[in-house]
Amino acid sequence: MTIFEGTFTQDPSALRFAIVIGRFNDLVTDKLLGGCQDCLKRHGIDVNPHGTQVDYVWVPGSFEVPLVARQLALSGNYDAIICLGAIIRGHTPHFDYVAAEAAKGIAAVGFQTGTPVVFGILTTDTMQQALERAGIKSNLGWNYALNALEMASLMGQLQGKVTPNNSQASLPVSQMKNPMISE
Ligand code: INI
Repeated sequence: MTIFEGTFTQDPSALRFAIVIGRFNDLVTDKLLGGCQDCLKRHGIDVNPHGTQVDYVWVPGSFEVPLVARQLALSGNYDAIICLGAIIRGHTPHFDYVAAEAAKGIAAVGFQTGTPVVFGILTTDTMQQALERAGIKSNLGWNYALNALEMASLMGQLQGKVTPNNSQASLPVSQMKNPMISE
C-alpha cells in the first residue's frame, strides 16, 4: 500500500490558484490576503495579478464566496481555491446565517467539484480577535495558502492513482445516498 501526503517541494511553476476575497470587513480580509500572497510567493508562486498563476476575485461578503468559488472550480483551471472572509459577530443573528452558509457552501464546492477549496473565513466575536488572526499576532492567511499548496500537491498525486470505488462519486452531494441509511 502507499502513503499519500502533500509536499511543498514540487515544481511550483505549474500550479494555478484562485483566491476569492470578501470585501466585507476588508480591514481584516486585506491582511489575510497579504499573508496568503506572502506564503505563496515564498513557495515560488508568481502572485502578480497580471501573471498566470494566481487569479483574484473580490465579492461583496462571505455569503457570496461559495457561488464564485464553485464557478471557478467548475472551470477546471485551478489546482486549489482559497476562500477568504471575515465574519464578525454583531448583536443580531445575522452572523450565524452568513457563517453557516459560507461554511456549508465552501465545503460543498470541494465535494462537488473535486477541486480543493480552503476555508479561510474567520469567524470571531470581535474585530480585535479577527485582527489578531490577520496579522497582529499571527496571520492565518499564511496558513490558508499553505493548506492550498499541500492540498494541490496531494490531489495531484491522487489523480489517476486512486479511483473512488464508489458509484456515487460523480453525483452532486445533494443526490448522494447516505450509506448508513438503508431504504
Ligand atoms: N459578510 C461578511 O463577510 N462578514 C460579516 O461579518 C457580515 N455581516 O456581519 O453581516 C457579512 N455580511 C454580508 C454578507 O456576506 C452578504 O454580502 C450580504 O448579506 C449580501 O448577500
